[in-house]
Amino acid sequence: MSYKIGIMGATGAVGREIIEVLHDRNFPVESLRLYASERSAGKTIETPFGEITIENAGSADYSQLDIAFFAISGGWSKENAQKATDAGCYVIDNSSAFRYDDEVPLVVPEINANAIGDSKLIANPNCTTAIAAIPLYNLHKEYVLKKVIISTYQATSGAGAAGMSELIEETRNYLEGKEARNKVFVHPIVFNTIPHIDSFQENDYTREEMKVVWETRKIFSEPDMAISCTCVRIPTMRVHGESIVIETEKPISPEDAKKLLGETEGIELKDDIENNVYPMPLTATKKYDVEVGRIRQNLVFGDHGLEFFVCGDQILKGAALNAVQIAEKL
Ligand code: 11C
Repeated sequence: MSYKIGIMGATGAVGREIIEVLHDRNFPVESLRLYASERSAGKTIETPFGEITIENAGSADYSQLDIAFFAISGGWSKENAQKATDAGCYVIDNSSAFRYDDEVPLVVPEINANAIGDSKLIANPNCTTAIAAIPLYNLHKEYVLKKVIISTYQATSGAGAAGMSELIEETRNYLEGKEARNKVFVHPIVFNTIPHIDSFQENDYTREEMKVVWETRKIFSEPDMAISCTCVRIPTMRVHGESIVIETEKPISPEDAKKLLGETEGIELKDDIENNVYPMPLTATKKYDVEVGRIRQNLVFGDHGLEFFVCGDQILKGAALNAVQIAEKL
């Protein structure tokens, strides 16, 4: 059996990557239609499935599609998801529009594919959540997480193609001695780090930080999990790095954790400090697996605590790959 696939937002960073991942994973595609804003409609793009003409997302006929990947914006998803599911089309939504809706499953397939049930609308988590989720969930099953504290090092790709372009253009500007002309990021990103991603909330955390809290709790079915996060944008192209500290109910040793994580699907253990091997954006770029390393006993929580670093390609496991993995489960 093969499927009629639509990608809404096909010219964006995530949309383009979904096309590549569908092809790379031999997803059974009967037909592929690409949609974007009215402005892009009529243009053609080269894809591994051949040259395809972009159609206007606003006038898509969902009765002609089996599965639609939504990668435009939360507002657009809110306006269009029901139209699609009413027409019998599955929607895999990359935005945050439905993630916190009790009726909508929020899925990392390696963890909670069974949450999909018979829902026609499935939410894809925020990239920062998805990248930390696989190591955290496997440690949780074995050692029971009591507390989780995350600090992130997030690439400009998190802000889409425009974020990556701003990094390149602003680097050029900077080296030519010109003034910063940042538009995507609230401060110049070049030679800087910005501890501010998405809007500030009433509790002084940012929405990006709270997404990690809300989404991890929902995916793990642990509504009271003690977890907090600080999210920081850094001047890299792709791959979010995350420094993670956990306290566990059961005693945990770095050796046992390395063995467990090394055997976990979706993880590449990169932990050989004698040879300077650890997760990095440079090595994790364009990889499906999340790199995990620098695993060590945490000095504060002792034998009930661990500290480690992960790097995951924000556009892949953090977005396009996870979305295609959800489609595979359907
Ligand atoms: C960032 N994590 O790095 C964000 C991008 O909720 O899907 C993804 C936002 C989301 O800016």
